[in-house]
Amino acid sequence: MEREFLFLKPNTVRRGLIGEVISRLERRGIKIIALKMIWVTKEQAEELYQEHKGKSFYNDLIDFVLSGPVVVMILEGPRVIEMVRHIIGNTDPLKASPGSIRGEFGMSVTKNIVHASDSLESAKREMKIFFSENEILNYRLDVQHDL
Ligand code: RTP
Ligand code: MG
Repeated sequence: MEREFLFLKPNTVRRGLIGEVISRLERRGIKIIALKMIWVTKEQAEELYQEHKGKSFYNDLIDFVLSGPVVVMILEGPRVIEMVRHIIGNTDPLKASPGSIRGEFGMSVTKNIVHASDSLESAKREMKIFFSENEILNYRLDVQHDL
């Protein structure tokens, strides 16, 4: 079973799209095992995007994620990372398939609705920035996966 870290960026919250995004994950049978709305700190933002430090878009990206509350969550399921990356679509909404989350709601590469970890390793690292172990819940979801 894999775990994936995902957050809804500030303008997703401002646009009233929290339910829209979560609903798409739920309909795909993806289990949410931790969820909260927070105002990200500068330290958390810099830690999250450490791999992009020094790139041309880095400062704008940090400013953007600090511009309003976000919704952070941990998802669990078989091959959940692959599934989530597919459902959200390409980083650039212009290149994302129309049926994907970014392809339907994304406004620009920065305002691309969500962030989702791209590997098991980064998911593990990124969820620790925002959640403690006791915030991760254990329960049964009534969904059958045959992956
Ligand atoms: P994410 O990490 O947010 O799920 O997105 P990703 O893997 O598809 O994209 P990544 O390359 O990791 O980039 C992280 C975030 O940086 C912003 N970005 N801006 N202006 C640009 O050229 C540019 N490139 C990346 C995006 O907001 C992306 O989500
Ligand atoms: Mg990434």
